[in-house]
Amino acid sequence: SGGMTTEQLREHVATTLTRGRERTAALIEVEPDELTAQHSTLMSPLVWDYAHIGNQEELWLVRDVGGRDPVRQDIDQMYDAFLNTRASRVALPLLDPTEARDYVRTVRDKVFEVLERSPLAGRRLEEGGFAFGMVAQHEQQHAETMLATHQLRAGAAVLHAPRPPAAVVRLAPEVVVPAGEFVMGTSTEPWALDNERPAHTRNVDGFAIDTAPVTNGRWLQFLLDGGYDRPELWTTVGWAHRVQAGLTAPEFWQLDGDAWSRRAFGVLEPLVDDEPVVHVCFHEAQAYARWAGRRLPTEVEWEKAARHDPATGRSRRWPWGDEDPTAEHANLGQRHLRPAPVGAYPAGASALGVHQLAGDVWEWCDSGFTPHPGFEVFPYEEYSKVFFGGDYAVLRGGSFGTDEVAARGTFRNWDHPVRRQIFTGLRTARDLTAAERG
Ligand code: AVJ
Ligand code: FE
Repeated sequence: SGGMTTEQLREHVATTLTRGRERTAALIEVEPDELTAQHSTLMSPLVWDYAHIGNQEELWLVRDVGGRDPVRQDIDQMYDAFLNTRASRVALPLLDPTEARDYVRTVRDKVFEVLERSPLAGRRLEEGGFAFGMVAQHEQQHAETMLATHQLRAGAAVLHAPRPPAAVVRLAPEVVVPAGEFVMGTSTEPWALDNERPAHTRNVDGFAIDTAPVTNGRWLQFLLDGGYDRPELWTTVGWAHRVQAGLTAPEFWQLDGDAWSRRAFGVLEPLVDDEPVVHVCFHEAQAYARWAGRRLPTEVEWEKAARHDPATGRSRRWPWGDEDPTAEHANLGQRHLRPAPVGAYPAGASALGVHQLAGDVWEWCDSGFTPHPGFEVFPYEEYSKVFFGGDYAVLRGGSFGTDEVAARGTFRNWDHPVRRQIFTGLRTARDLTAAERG
């Protein structure tokens, strides 16, 4: 959103907020009892997410930026994610679906009034429309969480979307990234969250990284080669989890006779070999990488592969350049409800020639969630700071379920290493040999 007039920025904010609301509104187009149900103890009832989106929007934009009276101060605690675990939310006296829709609409109407009056500058919270961008990202992050709830719910399909584009290029297996410095993070991206800041220089040893995410076909080879039964492929913690959780395949895979299928949004379908594998946890991803004689990339390596332009020494906003994504660049935004086959997005390749870094599947990195050097909390500790150093691994790139507002080249996600209900996959990496290092 750099280089815009205030009016253009206001328009961009409005469009972005509306796109998020269209998405979340579509995700609650189910029967009322499905909205209030607990589809999994890992997830909130859909109606909690929806009202929580409205409540966060009220706190930041109506009350803080707008300086207005509360719409519903009495419900703040119920929709506070830190006061209520996901598993416990179903037992709260939640707004019912009609009340939640009314509440969320009332808040949004006030937000548009606040937007008309905000200078989108001055206070740091309003500079460049930051608070609005933060709230838009928040809604879209919950839209992805709600999509994961849809993937977990039983019963017939309710969501439909066209298939993603087919593969149009054949890719070499890996790309070599030479040693050297690159700029990680950002100090200029107006809507970047605190954990993406500041821009800082990192020196990275040479490495090789998969040109594309690991596919179902490759994962099946790992599985058929006994990958789930060979403790030597797993870390100690990973194997303990594999045994305790009884992992035998990615979540939602099913064996029918001798053919593997995958359940996706209520439809059982044959596995597609050249689509990125999705719904694997960090421990599984590590075991796969070891089986392949490789390892997961670190977060620094991932971001260098995605953003570094060796011709200019600059880091790009997105893998393909500084322009915002179009449908040609990446499988983002719930346009398609599945990852695209590898080789489907040649226009989205990074300067170094790495494909499908944005969209398709979140990619596990072999890095914990830690602050960049020079990190400063902004605007609240509960977004990032309280998670630093916890039992989390970093996820990069965004999935088919992620909106572009929450997927730029510096965007960082994180989750527990055992989680796989989210849209997670991987690509692998390796150190360079002595000969390759030269
Ligand atoms: C950054 C995706 C881990 O969903 O827990 C939503 C985003 N923060 N509401 C999450 C978030 C507050 C967060 N993740
Ligand atoms: Fe939230």
